[in-house]
Amino acid sequence: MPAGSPGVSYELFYWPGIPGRGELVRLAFEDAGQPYADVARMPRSQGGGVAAMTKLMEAPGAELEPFAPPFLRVRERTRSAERELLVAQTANILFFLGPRLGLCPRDEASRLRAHQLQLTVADLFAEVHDVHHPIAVSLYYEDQKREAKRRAKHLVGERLPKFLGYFERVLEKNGGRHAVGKRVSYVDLSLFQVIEGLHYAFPRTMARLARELPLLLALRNRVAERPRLAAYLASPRRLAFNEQGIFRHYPELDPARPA
Ligand SMILES: N[C@@H](CCC(=O)N[C@@H](CS)C(=O)NCC(=O)O)C(=O)O
Repeated sequence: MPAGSPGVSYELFYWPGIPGRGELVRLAFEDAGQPYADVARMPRSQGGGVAAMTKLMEAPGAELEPFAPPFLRVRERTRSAERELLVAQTANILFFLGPRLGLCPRDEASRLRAHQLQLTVADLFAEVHDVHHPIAVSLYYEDQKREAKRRAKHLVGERLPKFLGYFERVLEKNGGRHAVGKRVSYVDLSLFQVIEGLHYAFPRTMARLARELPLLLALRNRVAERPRLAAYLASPRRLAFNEQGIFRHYPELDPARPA
């Protein structure tokens, strides 16, 4: 990877073992060729591990503590000063990183547009998560399966078509290739992850919706072919979707036909 910006270090804190929301930040770093430390996945002997993450959430020093991962620690040195920033909330992290990584146009209207879309991606993530945890995050899926099945009918029959139809129109109105501006942005990278996650979790639903989503599916393919991302996706840094994460494949929640 290229050397990145001199005098700046980025540390990502996120649960090891799942792509989750942390992946939206990883995709931005990886596409930009910006080095970063993925702290909770590093060995304890190098200051890593989950304990290093939870410690920061409990005692963040002078900074505002994050409510939940992912969060980012940024250390910057200029000739005259040093500063440390702790930035939480996925959309907020990307709002901060976008212009720094060349993954968002710098004008105000584009920044707002990107942020608005990223917050809508966050809404989609929350609904996809809640389908396997409709009653409580603290309960196992196995303890809320009946409610999950009921909720899934609405997710796959109403909400996913509504979210994805919205993003399809966003692309169409912006010329077809990008969600914001004329070049790839962090929103495009996040939409790639949305499509990947939904294909994993709801293959039957996605097969049904495919005809209505030509621009989103083409965007997914273009993002996957971006050279740095293609290398990342083939590397061990890329975590596979699994049943501990947000996009989980439970066939009973992905009906052959919507009710
Ligand atoms: N809105 C936040 C949600 C953060 C979040 O829910 N993080 C999850 C992991 S993906 C978590 O660890 N939650 C713990 C909790 O909510 O208590 C974001 O987009 O970053």
